[in-house]
Amino acid sequence: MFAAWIDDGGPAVTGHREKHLPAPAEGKGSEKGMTRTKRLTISLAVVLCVWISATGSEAFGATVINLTGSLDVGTSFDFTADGLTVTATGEDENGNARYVVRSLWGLGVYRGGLESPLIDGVGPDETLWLAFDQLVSLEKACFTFVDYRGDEARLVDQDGNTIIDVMLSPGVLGTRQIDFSSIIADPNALVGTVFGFRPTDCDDDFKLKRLEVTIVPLPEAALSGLGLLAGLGVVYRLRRQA
Ligand SMILES: [Ca+2]
Ligand SMILES: [Ca+2]
Repeated sequence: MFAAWIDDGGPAVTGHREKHLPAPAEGKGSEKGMTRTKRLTISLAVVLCVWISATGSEAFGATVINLTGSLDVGTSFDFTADGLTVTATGEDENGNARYVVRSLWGLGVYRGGLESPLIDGVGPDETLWLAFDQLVSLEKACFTFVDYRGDEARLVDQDGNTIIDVMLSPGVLGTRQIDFSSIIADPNALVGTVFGFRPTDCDDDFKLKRLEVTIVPLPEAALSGLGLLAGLGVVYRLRRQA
């Protein structure tokens, strides 16, 4: 597509010359050969530039991870979407491991017995930890069991430091989606491999049903693309000097 576009625009003068003059022999010193090399190089460069930009965080759309399933209790649950896997575990504020409860409404944290299966702050605050196998930028999160009076949720980084507290107002059936990427000014604050969701006090309790994240490409991938592009430039210069 891009090659065709370049050939179309590539210039009428060349096309005119090719049409009316005998085709020169291919090889060293061949103007037509040079033109073809140049076109090929430019075409490949354009394709590579498109590929590099496509590996940027904006071009690939968000990955939606549904944190739902049949009712089950375990020490951890894995969820995979678009080749990205996230592992969910539970912990209380004293560092004790807790169960994770999975249901059609999402994930909660659970001590056992009559303790609430929601992520709640009755007793020690509970945290639902989500560990990704790739670097991601957290975009949105969907909460359930949001009270009619509202709940407050705290998003923390891997060290437990608060990224932001958000007030959740109940939507349909107590569901509320938060677009973190639109309310946090510094996009780097939402980049990481581990995030935690916890209450801010004993009045808060909710589940986490869905996440939207963007996979952040590793710098090496983009650099290898730039290396290829530089290599093509060298090839073109060598061909031109030959
Ligand atoms: Ca609980
Ligand atoms: Ca609640």
